[in-house]
Amino acid sequence: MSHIRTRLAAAAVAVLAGASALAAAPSASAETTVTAVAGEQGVYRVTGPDALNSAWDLCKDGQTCFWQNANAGGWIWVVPYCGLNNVPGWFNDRASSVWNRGGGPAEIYAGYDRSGYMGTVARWWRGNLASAHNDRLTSVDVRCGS
Ligand SMILES: [Ca+2]
Repeated sequence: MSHIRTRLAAAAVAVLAGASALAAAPSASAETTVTAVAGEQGVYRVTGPDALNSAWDLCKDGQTCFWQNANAGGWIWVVPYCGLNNVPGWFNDRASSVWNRGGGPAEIYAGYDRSGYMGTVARWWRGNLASAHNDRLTSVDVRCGS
């Protein structure tokens, strides 16, 4: 878990570094920030010009990531562990896109503790959740090693 946090922190630094480079250009003034949300394990608030779209690169190899909005937009939840994870409170029923770069397929559920199975996100798949699954994710089981 700690390495996941470290890796995302490194990603945040990279994003900030990129923003700094952009800031050197005359027309760029905004920057993207990634901030851990207190009390919500694995949830990061993303703000700035890239926050609404295409923040796929915040998800690193080995991680399973969900975003608040379609197309990797909005806040991100990096699933902290292999196996069962209940979605942290703020993120509950908000996930709209996913990139599964984790250790195995990710089963997604509409209820806590693997209740209300909705489907399985294949390893390496990324994209928007089906409309029937949009804003319904409450628990996920990342089946690492399978
Ligand atoms: Ca959403």
